[in-house]
Amino acid sequence: MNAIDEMAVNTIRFLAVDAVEKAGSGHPGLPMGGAATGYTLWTQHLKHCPEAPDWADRDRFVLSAGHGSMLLYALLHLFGYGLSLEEIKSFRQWGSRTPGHPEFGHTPGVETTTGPLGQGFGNAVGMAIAERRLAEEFNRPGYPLVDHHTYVYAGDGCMMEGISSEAASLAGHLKLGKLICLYDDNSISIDGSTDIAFTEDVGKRFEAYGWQVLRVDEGNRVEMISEAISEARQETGRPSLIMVRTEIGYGSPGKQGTAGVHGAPLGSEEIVETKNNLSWPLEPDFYVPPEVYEHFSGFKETLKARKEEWDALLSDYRQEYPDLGERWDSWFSGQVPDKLIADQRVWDFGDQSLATRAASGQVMQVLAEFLPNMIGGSADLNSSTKTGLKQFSDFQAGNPGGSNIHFGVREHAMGAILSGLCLHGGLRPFCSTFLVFFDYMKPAVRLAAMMGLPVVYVYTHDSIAVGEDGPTHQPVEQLSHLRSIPNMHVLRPADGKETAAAWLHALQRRCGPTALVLSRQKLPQLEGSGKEALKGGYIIHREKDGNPDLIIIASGSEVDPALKATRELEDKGYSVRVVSMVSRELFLAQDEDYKEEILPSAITKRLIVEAALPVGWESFACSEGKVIGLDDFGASAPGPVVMEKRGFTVENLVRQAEAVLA
Ligand SMILES: Cc1ncc(C[n+]2csc(CCOP(=O)(O)OP(=O)(O)O)c2C)c(N)n1
Repeated sequence: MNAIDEMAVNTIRFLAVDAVEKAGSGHPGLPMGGAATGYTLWTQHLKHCPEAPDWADRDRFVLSAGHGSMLLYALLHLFGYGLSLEEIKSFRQWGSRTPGHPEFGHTPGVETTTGPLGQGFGNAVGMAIAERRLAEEFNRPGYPLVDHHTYVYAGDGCMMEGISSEAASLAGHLKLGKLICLYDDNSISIDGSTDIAFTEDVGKRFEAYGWQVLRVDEGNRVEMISEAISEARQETGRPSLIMVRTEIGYGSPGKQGTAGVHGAPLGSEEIVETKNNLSWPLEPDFYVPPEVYEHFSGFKETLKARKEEWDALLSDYRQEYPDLGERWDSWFSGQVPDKLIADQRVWDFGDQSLATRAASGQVMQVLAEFLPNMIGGSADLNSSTKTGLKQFSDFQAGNPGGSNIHFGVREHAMGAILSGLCLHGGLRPFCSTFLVFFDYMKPAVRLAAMMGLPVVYVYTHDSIAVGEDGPTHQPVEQLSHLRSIPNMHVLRPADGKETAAAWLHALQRRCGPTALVLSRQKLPQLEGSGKEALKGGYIIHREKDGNPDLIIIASGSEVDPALKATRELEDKGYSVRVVSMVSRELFLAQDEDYKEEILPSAITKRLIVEAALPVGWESFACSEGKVIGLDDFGASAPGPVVMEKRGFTVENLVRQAEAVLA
């Protein structure tokens, strides 16, 4: 390693050491051990432009081992991403741009939020799929508009998590040749040596997935790392894993190679030892030698020129292919055309009984005509979730222009891949599975909500009405789990028109994910349903006299029995209003006047009906109200029988309503 490389690598190490020390918490070990890997990638291979961190054709860098955030922050600082030394000094402090783990949207140059190990790996696979799909759509001879790599930096923890196996298996199957994983192979995690729990041959595992596996035995050797990255880049027919042998906490005489340096400050004495050991000045803290700043500013022009070359390419491309230029803009814009909302086919279901999953499938075919950048699929449940798009072909290694993705039975990876597809830009990702298996993808959904990603989750088979498959397949608590995630919109439509509204809301929403919760069983088309559903809750049946004795609030499949019960109650002389609550979050976001109009606070006799855990309905129920929900798992029997046994019958609703009215 030449002198300036060594100085730069040590700068990264000591920025991490000093930042963690000052914060009193954090993870110095990874940046110290992986500094040379990060430095080599960013200086010799990564196509990026600090002045345009969002440039569409940049290489993507994902720090899946998010606890090593200081590695990324140090690089962003040195490359001039606008992350000042003051920010580095405020590592992990309130209001800083250097939070404990990298947060998307918070720090320029951070491609995704990472920390829960393995998630970033899944995101990276999604980004690589997006690159492949968009390259096929837009590239023309002489115009490689989309031509970049996705690099993911992963540690032992990422490799231990099941999600990386799921995602790597799919990446291998799809032959994602521009995906490169740098594996920080240091054999240390929190509890000590990985020997205590992780003795598999990771290389063989990845070979079996269909990856090229390369090894760098000396993780401080810039030339060796660079050679391996070059070799990985030359392999275009399969993804590459570079196993870089590193030593956690490299340079610290007392802690190097031990778990002690994984997640705690070195301590002032050990810092002195370490600085002496690597011939680093003891003072000042956060020292960046002027030569190092100069060295990094030397990359600036080349990086900028590359971006400008691409700008010129795009501009020539627009001249030569004006239609494709327009398509590019529309794919990257995220707009929903007005024509789509006005298209009657979206709203027309006649009077046929239809499961809302089937209605969703029908609506999606029309949506895809207007939004050809929709991409997604299911975790091996297309025939049940109805999310296959007929006008698209399958996305496969040999058919990268396809848009139906077969995720396989890999819900967790599917969630993270979906986020990666979205983070990449240019596409509108959706995915589907049974609502009960939302549990299998929850960690990825949580991060999507945190990042504000406009992805769509289609969750079908939404209640105990699933029937014969029994309690393992009947969601009870999943609805409240979903609703409990901040920034998540959950819509449970009652019929075809409400399903159409739910999809439109999902597509128009640009600041967070939407879950569509759909029935397996057929539901009738309801009188009075429609675009009002876009407000989350609306009056689907208005009382005759404008002065209801009772308001019934129901969602999804329970709206129909609520309406039927209302007819009986009206025959008995009661005045009843029915509110279809498609989405609580959406309704609560409406203005006060609207909410008061739909649910007047003076009407405190209320009945709430939803075949799920009755969490979060308290404020809707008011003092005199009652919630009919579920407080136990379902049972294996035909759906209507399970619903009847658990009280979701017209008869019981009438009885319960009368109890409230009394
Ligand atoms: C899903 C998840 N589980 C647990 C943790 C807590 N955790 C953070 S780092 C870590 C150990 C990771 O080891 P490794 O990837 O080898 O990192 P290194 O020790 O090399 O820094 C654990 C268990 C986490 N961040 N995410």
